[in-house]
Amino acid sequence: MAIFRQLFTQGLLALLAVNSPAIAETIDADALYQKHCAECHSKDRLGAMGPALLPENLKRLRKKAAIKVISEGRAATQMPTFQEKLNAAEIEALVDLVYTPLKQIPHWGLAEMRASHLIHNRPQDLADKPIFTADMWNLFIVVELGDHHATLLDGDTFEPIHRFPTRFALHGGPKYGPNGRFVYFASRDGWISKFDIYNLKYVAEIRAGINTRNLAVSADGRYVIVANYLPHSLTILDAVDLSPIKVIPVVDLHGNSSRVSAVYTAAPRESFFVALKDIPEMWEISYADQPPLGFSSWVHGYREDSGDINLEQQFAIRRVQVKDYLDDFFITQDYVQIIGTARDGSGQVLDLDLGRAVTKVDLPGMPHLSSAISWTYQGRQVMAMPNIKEGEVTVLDMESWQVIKRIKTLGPGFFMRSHEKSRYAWVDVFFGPNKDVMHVIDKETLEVVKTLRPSPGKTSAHVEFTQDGRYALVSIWEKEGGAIVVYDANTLKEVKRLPMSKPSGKYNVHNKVTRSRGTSH
Ligand code: DHE
Repeated sequence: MAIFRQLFTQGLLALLAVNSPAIAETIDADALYQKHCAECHSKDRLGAMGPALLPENLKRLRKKAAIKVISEGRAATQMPTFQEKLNAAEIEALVDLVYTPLKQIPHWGLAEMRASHLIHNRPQDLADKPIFTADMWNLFIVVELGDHHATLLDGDTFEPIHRFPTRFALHGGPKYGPNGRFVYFASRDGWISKFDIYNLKYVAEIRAGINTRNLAVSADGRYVIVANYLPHSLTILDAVDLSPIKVIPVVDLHGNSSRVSAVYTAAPRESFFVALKDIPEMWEISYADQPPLGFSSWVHGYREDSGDINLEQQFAIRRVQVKDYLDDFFITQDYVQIIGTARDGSGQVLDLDLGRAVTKVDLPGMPHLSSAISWTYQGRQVMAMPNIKEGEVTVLDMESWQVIKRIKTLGPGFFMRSHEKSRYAWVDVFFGPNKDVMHVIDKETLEVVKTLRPSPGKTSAHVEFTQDGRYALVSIWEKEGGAIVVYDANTLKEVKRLPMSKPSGKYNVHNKVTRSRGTSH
């Protein structure tokens, strides 16, 4: 009888094993993660090219939505679709894994930063004028993501001056100090590098975070601030040698912490604007020696013994409550208003002087506000931006905040650019079958006047103008066959082509330092 029972049980188990994948093979989520995810998100889930995958950083993403992201990919990111490689059970197992807390998230405070700090060249060992001949104001830094290099390009001759290695996976535009001599880079894994253009040498480096978004340099050139996804913090560095000054934990008044979407310098206000990802607040951090009224240094959970923060008045914070999260935003030229959108929500206008949201803006799809530009159209101020989900450029009246034109494009776009001296605005079609197309829009008629195909079949993206607005530089965003294509910005004819390795962005010293209306800041 016992033998019979045993045989019956074994048979039942065998039958179940055939019909139920859960029993037939237990899914090894760790192995799946290492095979499919680790290359971009790092083997320990702390983030690399892709963001950190930890419950602390996924608070806004429901599990159902996470399943969709793994299955179908995520718009406007490098996240590909996995539905052909993984079955439903495997995707679910991966989702469960990324929502499982790590035993311990590494602490990254002043001590850890100091241990990573590298001084490559001391200021006294560096010449205080350029060691090459070129117009300093018309130089470009070109970031080449393909092999993690940057090229210093002469904007008059379009000849490369120097090519040098960068940290792995830079993200966000490099930022110049006030006179353009120094340029600061941020990598997604937290490394901040200071490069001396005069001497073509790195000055210093430090790891300011584990998973970083971008950096900003104060208009007086004294400070660098770094926005982090992990830890939930902002790091303030001395711009001279990148030594760390202060770590500000990003928490609301109840102790809820947040990733930082991005940080920007608000030069006329002597402050930094900080967009937060997980709490409905926008921060303004004063870097003035004496912060104005309404700023406070109190941060929930402050511990004096942590050594990371202090209660000194310097870098005090002003919190502005927002109606929805700020995933993407555009700052007006006077730094008084911010137009922000949440990834899945509609837009709002914040007035920094009033300290609150003043109106809603109807911006469906996924407008790419950090790539918006502004100009004067028929006597009024307008701004325009590409859309990451729809094939359109949206033009907004900046007084009424009404959409005045939706310009059809051949697909969703990522970057848009112009120049005060150019009649045209350029926008790419970054996504879809027409990714090799670049539209040129007449700012006076709001019509597409020319559609260029710089390298048929290859992604073309990200335009930047020379200092005088006479030439527009377009990237061919490919590792093989990548290039910078220089166009005459009036005739729209190609004048030169320089091979480069996936040139993700190019940054003109004059246009950036003077905060041209035609480019990002
Ligand atoms: Fe970016 C700038 C956010 C994905 C290339 N990107 C920025 C900035 C923000 C931002 C907030 C402005 C910071 C600055 O310049 O100081 N980017 C995001 C995202 O949230 C998003 C959608 C998801 C993510 O992975 O973080 C994202 N970005 C990408 C990419 O996939 C791109 C195309 C390739 C890459 O490098 O990973 C990309 N982002 C860029 C570039 C800039 C940028 C080239 C600088 C643009 C400029 O001209 O100023």
